[in-house]
Amino acid sequence: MERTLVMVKPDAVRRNEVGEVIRRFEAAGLTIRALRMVCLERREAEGFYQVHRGRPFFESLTRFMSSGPTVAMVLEGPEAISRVRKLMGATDPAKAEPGTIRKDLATSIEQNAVHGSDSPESAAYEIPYFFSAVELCP
Ligand code: 3AN
Repeated sequence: MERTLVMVKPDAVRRNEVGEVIRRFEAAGLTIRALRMVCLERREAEGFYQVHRGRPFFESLTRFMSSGPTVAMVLEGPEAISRVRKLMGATDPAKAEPGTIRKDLATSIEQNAVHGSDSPESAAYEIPYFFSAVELCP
């Protein structure tokens, strides 16, 4: 069993696509272990994306991620990290496979609807960024 941190980003929340994103993950057999809506402060978005600090898109990305509510969740299942990323599709929706969340819902490489941890190391940083031990159902 593996756990991954997923976020429905502010663009998809604004378009009322929270349910559609969650539906796709649940339909694929992933189980929700924790779930909450958060409004990230700019500094919190910067901390979450610290690995991208210094990249040309960092400022715009963190402004976008703090522009409205985000829905964060922990999903669990065998190979949850790679399965979530396959369901999300490529970072750039124009390059995403048909049937993926980003192909169907995202509008740009920045406002790409959904986030999923890219490795076990990232998940180990990102899950406790949003959820304490008592908030994670066993
Ligand atoms: P992914 O979310 O597919 O793992 P990362 O980790 O490379 O992609 O990038 C993190 C986030 O930064 C992306 N989800 C996207 O919102 C934004 N991003 C990545 N590359 C660019 C880019 N070239 N221009 C603007 N935003 C970008």
